[in-house]
Amino acid sequence: MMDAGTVSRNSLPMIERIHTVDVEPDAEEVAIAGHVHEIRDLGGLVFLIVRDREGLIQVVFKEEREPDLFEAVQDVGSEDVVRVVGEPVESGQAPGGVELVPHEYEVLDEAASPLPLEIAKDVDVDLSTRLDNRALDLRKPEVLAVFTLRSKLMAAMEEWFDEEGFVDIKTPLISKGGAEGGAELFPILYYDRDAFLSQSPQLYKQILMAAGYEAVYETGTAFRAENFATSRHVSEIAMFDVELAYIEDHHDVMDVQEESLRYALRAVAENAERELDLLDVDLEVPEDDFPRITFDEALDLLETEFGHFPEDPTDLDTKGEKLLGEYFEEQGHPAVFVVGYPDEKFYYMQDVEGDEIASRKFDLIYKGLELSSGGQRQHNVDVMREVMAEEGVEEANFEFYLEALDFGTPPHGGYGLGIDRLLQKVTGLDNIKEAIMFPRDPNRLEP
Ligand code: AMO
Repeated sequence: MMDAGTVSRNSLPMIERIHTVDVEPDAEEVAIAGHVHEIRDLGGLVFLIVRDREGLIQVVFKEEREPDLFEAVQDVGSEDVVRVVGEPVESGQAPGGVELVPHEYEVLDEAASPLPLEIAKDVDVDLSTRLDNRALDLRKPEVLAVFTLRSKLMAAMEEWFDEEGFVDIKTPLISKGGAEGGAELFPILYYDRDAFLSQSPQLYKQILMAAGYEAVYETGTAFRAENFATSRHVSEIAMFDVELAYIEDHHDVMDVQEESLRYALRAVAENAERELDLLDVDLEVPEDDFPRITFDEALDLLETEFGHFPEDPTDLDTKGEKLLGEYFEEQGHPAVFVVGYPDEKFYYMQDVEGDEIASRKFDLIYKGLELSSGGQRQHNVDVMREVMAEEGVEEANFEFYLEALDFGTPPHGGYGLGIDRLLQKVTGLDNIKEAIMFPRDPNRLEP
């Protein structure tokens, strides 16, 4: 009798198997399938370690016990895809404490050899080589763990917003102009016209606020043609965007971000134990309120604590963010909001009477890295047009947006959160590209 397993989709015909983690030592017979992770040949005895998405299992072929299968397994190669039916028996030495005595063995696909990249052995390979061979690199259990963790993290994030009544939206990736600045746009040919890849859903999120959608989120993609060579920038970004209306001020937006992030991190801490183990991460959920400091306080702190002055006095530089992150992390706060950046874009609420801050724009710094930007928007189109004129922004490029907001727009705000950076920080990876399956940077278009 076969045991029922985790892979049993009712309506789809599938090859019969269960996941390696579901193999119980007292089952009579089970079927497993996966890649050949390791082969150990000890003469009359061959150990195959088979890897599926959830783990590893050892299959022991004995010449004396199953001569035909033993003969067949002589040709096996690393990364072949195999299926084994067998009897589980307890074993102290085997991964997971159980191994299989094979009754049936079949090769579903043979892998070419030699492999350009080792999967099972922990050899030190530089990131560039790993990314050149990403198709194989993605097979490593600790790499797969990054992406199953991401899936759990974002499912929890979306769950929070669904439960709070946010509408899941989809905005266009092809646009006539940009939201974040001309120099960072990727031009494309759109039929016979010039167009661009979207930098941010920002303008569309705001149009939806004007349209009365009240609260929206989007798990999407943004493109930035920045010419960077850093460990925290890529050209194609996974972005989580949020916008909500009828806010009192930017603190309501920060509340949403803080609660949703805490919820998602909690879910990971609870439901991604195996991934966190594989990645050797001890994830601390920030249960206390995230500190909210003003931009001026951030500058003061950098000066007095570290003697550091950002080159551009209207923004925090990378080093400043890192120092600030370390300072607050030491006090038990991995996440801190910096609020009230000066000289902000026309779409942020600025110079509000009674405010001590220059604008209602904030950034979230998480473990020393800017994770998101957002704030309360300017919903008065006349004021926006004035600021655009002062800043020298071409109004014509934004006419569709200004017009949309001119027909009655509730007070609103939102933010964009870089999902890849969040994953990088949660998993403790050195480079953002490790947190992206197929990353894009100025030099990488393949695979
Ligand atoms: P911003 O341009 O700050 O704001 O982007 C939001 C967040 O996206 C991530 N990010 C990046 N991640 C990797 N590589 C890049 N090149 C890159 N650029 C940005 C960061 C950043 O904090 N329209 C506003 C959002 C809003 O106000 O709604 C915006 O896009 O984590």
